[in-house]
Amino acid sequence: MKDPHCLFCKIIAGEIPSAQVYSDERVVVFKDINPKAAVHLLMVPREHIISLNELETQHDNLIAQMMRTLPIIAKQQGLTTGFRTVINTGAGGGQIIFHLHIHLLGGNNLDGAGF
Ligand code: DGP
Repeated sequence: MKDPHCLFCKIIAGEIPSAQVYSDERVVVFKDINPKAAVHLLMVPREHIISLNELETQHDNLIAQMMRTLPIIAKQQGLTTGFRTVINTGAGGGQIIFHLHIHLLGGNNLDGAGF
């Protein structure tokens, strides 16, 4: 479940501090340490899943829950006009932390497809 070498597993366990904004039995959401927008959050599953590439059918309910929770958190953060979600997958996709996470960005006038 937990990878002792994974930064996000350590954040989830509270071993490394983070500015947490949401938590439930399967998911934790905290502020990105290097924000690219006025609001920049990371949603991570408590289970150590490396990336989208490692998802299995057993994760279907988890992913559905994450998708449904994102707009709730966006509203809580005051992102009433919209928000952006980004998932980087693999080194070639810009993934730096190899624990699946969804970037939730907003609060600026985000345009086009840029990150
Ligand atoms: P990605 O490139 O998709 O793997 O994005 C990883 C993000 O994780 C990046 O935007 C910066 C963020 N990050 C890295 N280290 C830490 C940390 O120690 N704490 C927090 N809150 N965020 C981190």
